[in-house]
Amino acid sequence: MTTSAIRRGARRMAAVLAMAPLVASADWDKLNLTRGVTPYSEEVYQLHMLILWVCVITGIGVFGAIFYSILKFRKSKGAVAAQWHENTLVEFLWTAVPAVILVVMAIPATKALVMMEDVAHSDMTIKVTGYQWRWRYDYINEGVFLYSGLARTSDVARQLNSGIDPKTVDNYLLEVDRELVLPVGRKIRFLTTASDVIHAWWVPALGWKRDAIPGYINESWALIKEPGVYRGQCAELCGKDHGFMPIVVRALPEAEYKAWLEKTKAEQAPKTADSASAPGVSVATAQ
Ligand SMILES: [Cu+2]
Repeated sequence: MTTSAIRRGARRMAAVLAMAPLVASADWDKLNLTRGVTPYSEEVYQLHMLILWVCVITGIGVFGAIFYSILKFRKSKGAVAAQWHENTLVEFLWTAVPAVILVVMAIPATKALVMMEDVAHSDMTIKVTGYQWRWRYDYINEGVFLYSGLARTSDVARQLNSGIDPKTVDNYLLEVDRELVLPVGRKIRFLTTASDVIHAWWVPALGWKRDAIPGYINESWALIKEPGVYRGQCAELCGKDHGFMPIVVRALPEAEYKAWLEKTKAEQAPKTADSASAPGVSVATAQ
C-alpha cells in the first residue's frame, strides 16, 4: 500500500468516526446495560460503567503501544530489533500495574456483591417457582399465589401455520396471562426455586437473574423505585417451551398494591366450608 492510499484510508476512517457520535447517541441506551429501576440495578450499572472505562483505557494503552511499535519500527524503515531479554524493571511493572488495577476494581465489585446478597430487613417475600412452562408466585404470609404463563395472544400466534404475523402481536412472547403485582418503595425478598427442571428468573430492570433449581432456594431482592411494567424471561434452557415462559412485573404505588392484594385475597378465599380445610386448593385447580 502506498503512502497516499494509507492517507486516503485514514481520511475515510476519520469521516466515518466523525459520524459515530450521532449513531451512538440514538442507540446507546439500547446497546448498553440497562440502568433498571432499583438501587440494586443502579449499582450494577455504575459498576459496569466503571469497569468498562477501565477496560477501554487499558485497551487504548495496550493497542496504542502495539500499533505505534508496528508502525514506528517497521522493517521498511530499516528498524532492527534490539537483542535483550530479562529486564527486572519491565517485569516488575507489567506484573505490579495489572495487579494494582485488579485490586482497585475488586473494591467496588466486592461492595456491590455484599449489597446484592443483603436480603436482611426486607418488607415482604415472594416465592418464585419455575414450572415447565410457567411461573408460580407465592405472596408469603399473605395466603395469595398465582400462576403466570404465556398470554393467549402470543400463544396462538406462535403456533405453526397460525396465519398470524407475530409483528402484529403486542409484546409478542413477552406478555403473560397474570402479572406479578408488586409495590414500589418496599424491599422485596425473592426466594427462587423450581419444581421440575432448572429455570432462571430474569427481569433486567431489577438488575439480576436467579437460577430456579429444584430442591434449592436462591435468594435475591428488589426495591422498585418507579411504578411501571417490567418484562423478562426464563433465562435457563428448560425444555421445548423455554422461549414461551415470559415474566411481567407490574409495580404499583403502595395504595394500589394494597387494593389489588385485598381483591385477590377475597378472590382466593375458600368459598365453601369443605374447601376451608384445604385453603387455596380449589383456586389452584381452577387456574
Ligand atoms: Cu424455564
